[in-house]
Amino acid sequence: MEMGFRWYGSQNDQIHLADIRQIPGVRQVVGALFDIPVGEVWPKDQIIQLKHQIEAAGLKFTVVESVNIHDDIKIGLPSRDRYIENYQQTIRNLAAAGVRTICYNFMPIFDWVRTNLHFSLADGSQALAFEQRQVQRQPQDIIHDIENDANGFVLPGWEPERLAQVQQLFDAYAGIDEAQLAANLNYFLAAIIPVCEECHVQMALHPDDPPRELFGLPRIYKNLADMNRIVAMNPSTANGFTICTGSLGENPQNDIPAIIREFVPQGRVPFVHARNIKFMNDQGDFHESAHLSSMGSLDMFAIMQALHETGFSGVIRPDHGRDIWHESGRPGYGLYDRALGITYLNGLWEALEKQS
Ligand SMILES: [Mn+2]
Repeated sequence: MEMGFRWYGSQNDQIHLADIRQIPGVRQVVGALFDIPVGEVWPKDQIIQLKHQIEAAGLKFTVVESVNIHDDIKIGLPSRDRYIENYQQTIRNLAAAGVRTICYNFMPIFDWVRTNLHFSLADGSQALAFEQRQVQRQPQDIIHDIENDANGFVLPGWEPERLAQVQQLFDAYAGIDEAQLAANLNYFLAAIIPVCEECHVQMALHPDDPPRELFGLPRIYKNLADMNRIVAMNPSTANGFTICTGSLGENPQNDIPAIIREFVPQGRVPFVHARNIKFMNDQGDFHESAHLSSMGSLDMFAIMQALHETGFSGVIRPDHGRDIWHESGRPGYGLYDRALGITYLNGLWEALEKQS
């Protein structure tokens, strides 16, 4: 297991690599090129520049999050083939720079949805939250709120230029049901997995967040059964998963240690997002919480134990953190609470190592 930390780059992150280097036990920076439009090839020289920057800070760069999928691929338009070719080239360029794992998701239009980015917790901290009644509103209202509440940062998956066309996007997805979206993922995997095998790169699909249908848009990675269907599409181990404990945990039916015990031994989990959430009622409304098991609804010890038992050797990172100690950066991506999460996860891991 190697501990990582997501970083948005020197132009887009208020956190410096030198700060990340000081978090005990961090080895990896999970990075990306954030200024390349979705669908375009990531240039090799820019990837190598990022790698050198991260390595100069004493950290490693082997996981990219995310190389996003152009909507034409998810919708299945004829123009998808051009974007898939670009994606293949991006895989080759990343591999040439030593990247081994590519996180991506296959969610229509929205990468993730929250209805409040500054939900106040009893201890005075703030966290991201999701309340179902809020998504009865128009998607435009949600987009507006998220853009206004982001402290001036562009949030991944919520790029204003793309979402300015949200009505056109909804029109384009009309008629795309779960089966069609799955067929489009299958088509994409058939084209890119051979390239991944050739370059020794593993894809790591991120679960749908939250793992339920929203705004009538289909969802295809919500639970263990979905994961089995995705494996059946393409049994290569290059067809892997990101296990995001928070996203999967947002459905109380999902048994995350069981999911870990199923897919880590298959060699299909190069990347884990560790995050706790707290349910606020029995309708599935939740807010994100500190990582500590007792602060949320997930048993983080049981999750780390399953990873330990199955010999997880990939990269794990704290997913989101709360805003604490007057920090107000990119919502969910402050330094302090994610660093606390790392220290806690490392503590659990050390205890598991010494007990075994
Ligand atoms: Mn995640």
